[in-house]
Amino acid sequence: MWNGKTVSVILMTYNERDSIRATIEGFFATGVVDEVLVVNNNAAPGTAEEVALTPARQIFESRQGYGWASRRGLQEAAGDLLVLAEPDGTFLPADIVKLLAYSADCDAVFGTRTTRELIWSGANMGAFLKWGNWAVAKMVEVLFNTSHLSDVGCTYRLLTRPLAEQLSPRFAVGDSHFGPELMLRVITSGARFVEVPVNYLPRVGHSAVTGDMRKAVLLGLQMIVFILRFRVATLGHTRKPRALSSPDGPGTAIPRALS
Ligand SMILES: Nc1nc2c(ncn2[C@@H]2O[C@H](COP(=O)(O)OP(=O)(O)OP(=O)(O)O)[C@@H](O)[C@H]2O)c(=O)[nH]1
Ligand SMILES: [Mg+2]
Repeated sequence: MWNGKTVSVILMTYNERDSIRATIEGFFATGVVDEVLVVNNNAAPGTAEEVALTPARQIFESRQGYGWASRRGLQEAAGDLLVLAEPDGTFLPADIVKLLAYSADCDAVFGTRTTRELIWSGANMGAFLKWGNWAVAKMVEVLFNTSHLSDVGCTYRLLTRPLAEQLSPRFAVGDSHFGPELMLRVITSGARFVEVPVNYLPRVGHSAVTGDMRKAVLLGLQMIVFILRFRVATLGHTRKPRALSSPDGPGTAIPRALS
């Protein structure tokens, strides 16, 4: 629980048999997580058995892809606050409190993995991936005239349940560029969001996406095309987040979003 709200962690899994159990246990050990929902996306043999050794709830999504798995998780998780993460050892469960800390102010909290001080030795965040993610994020920031962004590919993100329910029917991407789709749908919906730095650790096991330079470049280009098309399609339909206000005048109360 966090501020009287139940917390679900959604872990999509494809190739994380050797790290998923420790990740699940790590999230429960934080003491704030009520549910860990594993979305098994035709995962490597042995993964389901590892999950079965933990208190996590496991569901199976047969449509292959990061987007399909993430979308299914957002639909099925039971909590008031929904946190997406990866079970490959790259994220610290303890960092969940950094996302939760903003959940009273915002409807969405995006993690960013491009803060130099928090990139661990051996993490897959060399200059190309770091500045690539940063550059595409800056493109989003400018094109959508929005708040500070420095990473379009970080899975570690929080959405409130009402926002997840509002956005779910609109999601259209099934594969790896679901990350930017989620980000852009949050921005254009008028939801309040903020980005916070999270630790980024070396992956346990083999990365199917960004570990391969050719795939990473192709994914980056696919993301850029997607963002440009999304910008054109939503011109004139972008809402601005509501401003914070105090019901009793400045300095008299904890600010809250206008309803
Ligand atoms: N590659 C891949 N990942 C999937 C799929 N379905 C779900 N996922 C999950 O998507 C997440 C990202 O996949 P990774 O292989 O970790 O990709 P990565 O190279 O680490 O890329 P980033 O984590 O986005 O930097 C993992 O949690 C996977 O389990 C799928 O069909 N293919
Ligand atoms: Mg990963």
